[in-house]
Amino acid sequence: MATNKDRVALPPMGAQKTNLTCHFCIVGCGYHVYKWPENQEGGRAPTDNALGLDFRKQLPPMSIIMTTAMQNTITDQDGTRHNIMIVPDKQCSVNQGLSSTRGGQLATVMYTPDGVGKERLRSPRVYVADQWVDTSWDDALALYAGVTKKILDNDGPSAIAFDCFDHGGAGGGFENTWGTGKLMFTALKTPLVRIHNRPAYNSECHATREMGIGELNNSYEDAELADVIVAVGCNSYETQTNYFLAHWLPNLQGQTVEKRKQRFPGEEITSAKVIFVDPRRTPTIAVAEQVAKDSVLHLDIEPGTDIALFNALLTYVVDQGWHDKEFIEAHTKGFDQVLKANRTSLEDASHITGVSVEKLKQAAEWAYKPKASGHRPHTMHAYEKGIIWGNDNYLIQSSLVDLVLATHNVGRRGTGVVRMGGHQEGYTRPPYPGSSKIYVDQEIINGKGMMYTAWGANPFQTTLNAEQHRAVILKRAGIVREAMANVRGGGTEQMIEAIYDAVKNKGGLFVANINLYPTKLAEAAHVMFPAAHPGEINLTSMNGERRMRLSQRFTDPPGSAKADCLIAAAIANTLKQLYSTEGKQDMAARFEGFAWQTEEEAFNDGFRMAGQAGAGPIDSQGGTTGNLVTYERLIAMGNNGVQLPAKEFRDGKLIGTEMLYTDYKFDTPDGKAEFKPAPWPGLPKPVAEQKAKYKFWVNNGRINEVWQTLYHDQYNEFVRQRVPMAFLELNPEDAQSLNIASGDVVEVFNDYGSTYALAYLEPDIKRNQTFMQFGHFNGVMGDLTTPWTDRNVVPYYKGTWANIRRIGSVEVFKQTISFKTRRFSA
Ligand SMILES: Nc1nc2c(c(=O)[nH]1)N[C@H]1C(S)=C(S)[C@@H](COP(=O)(O)OP(=O)(O)OC[C@H]3O[C@@H](n4cnc5c(=O)[nH]c(N)nc54)[C@H](O)[C@@H]3O)O[C@H]1N2
Ligand SMILES: Nc1nc2c(c(=O)[nH]1)N[C@H]1C(S)=C(S)[C@@H](COP(=O)(O)OP(=O)(O)OC[C@H]3O[C@@H](n4cnc5c(=O)[nH]c(N)nc54)[C@H](O)[C@@H]3O)O[C@H]1N2
Ligand code: SF4
Ligand SMILES: [Mo]
Repeated sequence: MATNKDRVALPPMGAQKTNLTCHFCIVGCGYHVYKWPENQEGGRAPTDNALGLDFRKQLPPMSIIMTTAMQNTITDQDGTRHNIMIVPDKQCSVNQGLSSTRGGQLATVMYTPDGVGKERLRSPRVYVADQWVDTSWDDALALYAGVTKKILDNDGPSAIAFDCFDHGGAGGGFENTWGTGKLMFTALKTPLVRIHNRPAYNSECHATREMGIGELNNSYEDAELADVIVAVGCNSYETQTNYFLAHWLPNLQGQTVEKRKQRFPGEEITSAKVIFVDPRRTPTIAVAEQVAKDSVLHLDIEPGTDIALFNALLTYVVDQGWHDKEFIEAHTKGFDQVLKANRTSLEDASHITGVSVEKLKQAAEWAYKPKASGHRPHTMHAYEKGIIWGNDNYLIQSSLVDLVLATHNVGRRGTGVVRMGGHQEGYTRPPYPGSSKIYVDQEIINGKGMMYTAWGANPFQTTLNAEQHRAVILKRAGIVREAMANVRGGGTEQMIEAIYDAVKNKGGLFVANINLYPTKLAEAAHVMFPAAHPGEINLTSMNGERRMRLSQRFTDPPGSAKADCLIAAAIANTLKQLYSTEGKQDMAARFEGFAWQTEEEAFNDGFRMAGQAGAGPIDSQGGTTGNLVTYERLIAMGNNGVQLPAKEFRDGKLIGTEMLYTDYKFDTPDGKAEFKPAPWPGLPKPVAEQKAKYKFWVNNGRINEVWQTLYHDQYNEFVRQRVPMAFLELNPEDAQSLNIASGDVVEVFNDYGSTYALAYLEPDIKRNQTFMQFGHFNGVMGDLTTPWTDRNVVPYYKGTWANIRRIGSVEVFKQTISFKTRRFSA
């Protein structure tokens, strides 16, 4: 269906119009979906098209962003064909009409039989003998639930492993985290569960939560009001694009000065500044320097040395008397001990971080020195995976929040110490029945667990120590495949017996994959269930400022794909039936409460009711007033939704919360925020060993054009041509010494594994450092990551060292890929 690829058909008057929150990153930009019969088209006069715009003359700049990627032709299950157009919403306060290279393709990734979605799972599949075959839900569920029951009855819940999403957006949402959580935690009661992006069931923010400060505590507007933004380990132009473009840049460009003056009368207001803490000169830094060079400071620390940096800033600030003594006294505890434990001189910090004393002083003056008017600067601290997956998540967050608390940069507008975020959030689950210290990957590697369900997750491309993890799972899954192949014509019962024998007596692992696509997991799996994503289902989630919206269903899922909450329900209901048939009413009762027909019923059961009962949020701050929020009210609130926690429903509107902790009641038992000691620990042993042995730091993370493991992107020519293989940015002089040119394929290897990557020479990368795209199906960076985790089983994905060897050149890459610098330059 190559329709409309050279031109854009306009939605006619009366086209159906619904809301869709972009289901990719945390920012959660608002979009409108227009849908109309394929054979109709709107006219160019403003009264002839549903956009209400006049296309007869040149539109004023930025009146709408519209590209062919925003359009598609889809088929509903009744066979009717419709055009769709998915365009950013100008009225949405989040993106204000902006789209990004990812969100701009929301229409393109919707299912069509020959488009990006052509490889979507459309029915359940089972692996029979040596191939994948389609089957019915009843057949696949009987097998999956049958194996589950057998293991549950004989070996207990701790042999039933899951790797599951816990967020908002696609592969998440309040409905689906609830549905999966209820199945795993109240029905099955298994502790052997890890979250999609880390090897245990834990938090990304243990320290800040213990200190009493939840990690999404301000609004995007606060970035417009800040005097200074300290951006730590986040590359926000590429990873939280429209938050950076619509809320940071205007402030850096001086466009919010008037607004700041009005908000903070009597205060000295000068042009805003930004301090980046990142070992690498990121594309974000390049953009910021392009628009406001003198307002940008880059602290290009040695990898993994953030703790020494924050400790020295704290020490210096307090020595200068710039801390807020009244605030510390009234609302915090533990300051004096921490001051001792964290004490670090600027000289020592300079030695550890490689940043000059002069620059450290400048950072402290910009961010923390009281203004000429006597007021304390409003300094917002933003952080993401550079420290979350950094050298000791727990200690870095402690040292950062210590500095923030001492300088009172929380609970005031224009401040906040916040995650920039990854996915949207959508957490409501019953309490996890295990210990958050169970390192699930190691359990699996050590032969524990009998079945493993990857639910909206792809650990083969994303976990740490990934090569060993994959090798073990493939081997254990192979044992089960062999056993299954020997069953012929015996029916489900016999198949379950054979599988159980393989997992119980032969070290096998039964693997299920619940996903949109087969993915690399299909190499190991035995059964797959097809899931549906936003647009095909209703789904709620909240963004990085706790802004909750409903993405409305506007088409059908492909084939018999279902929302994940309804898949969880189908599994639970099958188990309930099996136990009832056997007369085990007590067990059947555990699988009750899944009689949902729709996503909305799962939402009401979970977010609204369980939220009331205080089901503890792990990675979300939805609050306990979920009962105010209904689908109907959310639809009325459109793409601006409501910022959780919702406070009340008044005059037909939901009233939310812009900033947390304005009352200085922190989330500790006595309401006081708690300083936490964080002495500089050096690099962890396994990482230091790789550093001693191998030459190149393999920094890693995201690039603008690609979303995560490329699950859609690998079928999208636009992206696949740009990045057919994981990029490895390296310094041209290093490259020369290894005889490597841009476009060459290189091997990257260390004690933990080896992988290939596509060399991309980049002068902004320092000598002996590299930056590799994570999560690619063609070149898995995680193969090189050490299995080291901090005390809470949080990985150090960003820290490993390796050597590089030229393999050769792939002609087609050299011909088709541009190796121009990815950084803006004047
Ligand atoms: N080296 C290194 N490793 C890392 C990181 C790093 O920075 N460096 N970052 C970590 C982080 S932050 C993350 S988030 C993880 C990412 O790791 P994953 O979460 O495993 O990666 P995704 O591609 O987001 O996986 C989502 C999977 O869910 C499927 N999916 C999408 N939508 C749906 C849906 O609605 N339902 C279902 N059932 N499936 C769906 C997709 O096809 C895809 O296979 O990687 C982690 N690993
Ligand atoms: N385009 C795009 N955007 C995305 C995603 C995507 O796949 N593609 N994924 C989303 C998800 S799930 C996530 S979690 C976010 C992640 O968003 P970010 O955290 O912004 O992205 P990353 O590229 O993982 O890493 C950020 C930075 O950490 C730096 N870093 C490495 N080591 C250190 C260190 O020791 N100290 C410091 N201070 N910095 C260090 C790296 O140089 C890198 O620039 O992005 C989200 N947005
Ligand atoms: S910035 Fe994030 S949420 Fe917004 S359009 Fe881009 S990917 Fe989607
Ligand atoms: Mo993430």
